[in-house]
Amino acid sequence: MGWAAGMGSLAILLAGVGPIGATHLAAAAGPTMTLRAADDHPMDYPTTQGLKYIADTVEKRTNGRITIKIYPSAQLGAEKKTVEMTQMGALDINRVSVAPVTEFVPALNVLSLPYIFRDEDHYWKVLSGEVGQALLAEISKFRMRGLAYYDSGARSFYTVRKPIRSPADLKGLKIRVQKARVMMDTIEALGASPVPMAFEEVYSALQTGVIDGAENNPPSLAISTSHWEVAKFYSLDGHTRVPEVVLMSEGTWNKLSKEDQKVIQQAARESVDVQRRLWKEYTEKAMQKIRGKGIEVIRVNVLDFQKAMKPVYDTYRPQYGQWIDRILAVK
Ligand code: GTR
Repeated sequence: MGWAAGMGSLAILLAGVGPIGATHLAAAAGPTMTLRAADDHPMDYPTTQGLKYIADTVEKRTNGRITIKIYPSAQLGAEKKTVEMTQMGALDINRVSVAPVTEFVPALNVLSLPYIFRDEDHYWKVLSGEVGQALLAEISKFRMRGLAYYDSGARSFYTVRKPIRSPADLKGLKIRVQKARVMMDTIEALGASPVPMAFEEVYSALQTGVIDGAENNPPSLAISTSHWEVAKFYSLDGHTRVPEVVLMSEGTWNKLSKEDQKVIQQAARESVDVQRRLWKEYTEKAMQKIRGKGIEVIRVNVLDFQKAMKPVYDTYRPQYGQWIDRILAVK
């Protein structure tokens, strides 16, 4: 490299490091940037705390050169919109449920299928194993990257007036679902009418009778939202274990140096343990609250619900059979 060219790249480097002194150049080399990260839960929720771990770790490991500002509580919009923003490069990092992402990355439908996971152990073996990683890689085909999965437990029905004790009780009920075809198909298989709606609108829809019920995991029902104030029956059918995912915009990813990509990917990987530990605590806290608030917690015969889901598999097997078999084969 000639002298002039060498000075040129040094000048670019120096311009990029901003206020950080030259003594830190080795660790802090590269452009200074602030990334935006979104979550639809409040700041203290396990998923948002996962993002906070990523933000703190990345800031530390880049000596403050990369800052990640978190926008909790759907401040930047409902999930479907934030996924679009992530694709377009208008949002850098986005923690969402996999369900709305199925509309953008079709292979992810398999993670949302009812009872696709035998139990929690199977769920994490799949997610952290080869199939889970292959599905994260699918996201890269759609202008986003999947950085990590987070725990979201199992989703179950909660209703305002009519308790759900068996699949037959769902007949004709209006049940809110996330904006995802696969979730609508699941509700339809049970004879209920799915009402796709943003998470942020569910409370008033329950209150005004626009819907008869919804479905979610305990922390979303009792800690992130106040849906428990309106819905008085919680039926533990656990029909789906659709995970959470941390997405990054491909545009942002491509702007990062290889080193910075590694720092972010590594922080995201580590954040999974933080999130999963908090998730366990929050699930217990949520169930205590649900019981303490006098909500009737109903144990159902899960097998009956599982049998009713056959039509969903008839619909998704032709296109996703290979993925389904790969998931089922994980022991
Ligand atoms: C929660 C999930 C949210 C959102 C919500 C919903 O379990 O953590 O991101 O997807 O469900 O039902 O809309």
